[in-house]
Amino acid sequence: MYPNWILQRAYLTPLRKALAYKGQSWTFQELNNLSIKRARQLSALGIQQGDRIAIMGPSNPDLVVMLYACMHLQCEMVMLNRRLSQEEVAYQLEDAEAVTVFVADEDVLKLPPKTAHHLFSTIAKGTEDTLDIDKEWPLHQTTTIMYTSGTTGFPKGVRQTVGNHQASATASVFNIGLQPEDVWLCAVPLFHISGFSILVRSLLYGNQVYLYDQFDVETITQNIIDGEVTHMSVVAVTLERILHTLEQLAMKASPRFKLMLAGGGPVPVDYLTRAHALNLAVAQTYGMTETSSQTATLASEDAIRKIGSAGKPLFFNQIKIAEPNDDGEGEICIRGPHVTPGYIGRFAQKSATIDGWLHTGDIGYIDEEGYLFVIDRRADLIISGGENIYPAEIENVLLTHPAVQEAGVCGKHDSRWGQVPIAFVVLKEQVSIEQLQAFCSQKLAKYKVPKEIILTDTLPRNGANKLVRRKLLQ
Ligand code: S0N
Ligand code: AMP
Ligand code: MG
Ligand code: MG
Ligand code: MG
Repeated sequence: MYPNWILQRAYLTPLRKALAYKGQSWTFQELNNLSIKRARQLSALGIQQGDRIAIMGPSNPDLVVMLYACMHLQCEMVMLNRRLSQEEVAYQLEDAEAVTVFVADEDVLKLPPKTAHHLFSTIAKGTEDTLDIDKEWPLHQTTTIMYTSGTTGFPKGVRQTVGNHQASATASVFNIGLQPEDVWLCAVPLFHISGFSILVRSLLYGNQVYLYDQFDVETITQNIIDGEVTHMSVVAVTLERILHTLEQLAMKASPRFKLMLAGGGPVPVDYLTRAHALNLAVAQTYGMTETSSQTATLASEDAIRKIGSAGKPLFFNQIKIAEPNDDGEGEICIRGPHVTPGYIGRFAQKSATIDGWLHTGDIGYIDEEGYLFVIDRRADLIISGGENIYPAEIENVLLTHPAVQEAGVCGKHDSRWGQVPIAFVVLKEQVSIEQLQAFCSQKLAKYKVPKEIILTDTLPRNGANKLVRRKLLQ
């Protein structure tokens, strides 16, 4: 058993700043008191210890308090992505069998009609009961469940346990180091592990988080110039926006700013050289939902010498390349205490690991000095602004349209988002492109709606009649 992180942190450093948001700040003691109160209000509503609930809301202190309240209650939190369509949310709620949804007032219309829910505002006005908060948590307890797209087009709910999060935060600090005045800027969504892991690190390390509910590039860049923050997590698209803003202002990062973790997909080498010129230390990292964030991270001092590499595994982690070809390239496999114990719902029976190793589907190699290079991502995965899209999700939707005979989707380079999905469609009846796009918009998150739909007579297929997506654009 391990101490409840929130109680332990409030006990150890009660008066240290924990959270800043829009000019206001909260200490660890204040966050603990607010979240205990919220937990007692949830308990009075009938929420029981260990219940699986879903949560949706923008990244602000109300959400943080709700997350910490649910952690006090040892609930399994299904983290809903606010960009999803109602149908996609409905799938996750059904698959997770969540008992209810805690939803920020402004997000209630994003829930499918008739979803059982409690508004944040109603919960905050409710009465408290006299619940005792558990002082200890077991390592195997599921803290969060995050859905990640799958090759079949059916997203999988990934469990992340107390042990996974603790191992991840511990390994991260062994690599990055820590000082009490460190401040981590969080402008990645809390519903992704990129964001949630920042809260976990804050609780374990006792450092402050500067929280943003949107990617406000001007203010964020100013924080970096002023040295108000020391660390930040970015994806390629947001890194580029910061570089562009610094370049426009002809300013550099403050010497107090220490490190930017850049992950969630490949980072163009050009961004890394531009960052170097702006005194902005960037550490490329390779991580995923199944590994509660980073598995390997490139030390910033190696950023230029090993440009393009995702670094070496963090202390507790191991990486191997399965079935390498003559150039040493093969599937990246991961082992460590940060690897998920498995999935929930329809994938509950699917083992996450084989002989203890997570087979990522990503292709890479390890060079002679032990540095990992990720060269290709798993099965046709498209990454748009850090959001993953599997072609099958979009193809499945297009195929349900009565006018569509066949559909194939692939990613296309895009200067704004890195990649965007485009679709090739064979029709059996007359329909306009606009109608097809409108159809997709009803069923898919906006970032998944194909930016182009191209009508064609045939799709490229192999001898076994299987769609060959990489030939779609040729
Ligand atoms: C890039 C972001 C910030 C864009 O959001 P922005 O600019 O605020 O857009 P909005 O104002 O909300 O919308 C404007 C229009 O843009 C469309 N849109 C929004 N996002 C996207 C997108 N991603 N792709 C395509 N279109 C998008 C909207 O629909 C809207 O359209 P219109 O105007 O037509 O209505 C935002 O997308 C964002 O925050 N992205 C990052 C998400 C993320 O964090 N991904 C990482 C997931 N992976 C992991 O968590 C594992 C890796 C990991 O842990 C990690 C990752 C990074 C760094 C560190 C780590 C770590 O290991 O710790
Ligand atoms: P997610 O399922 O959202 O956690 O996304 C994880 C996936 O993003 C990985 O399986 C990779 O395909 C991709 N990815 C993450 N980091 C990197 C990186 N540094 N380079 C290339 N691809 C990456
Ligand atoms: Mg994924
Ligand atoms: Mg915006
Ligand atoms: Mg993703």
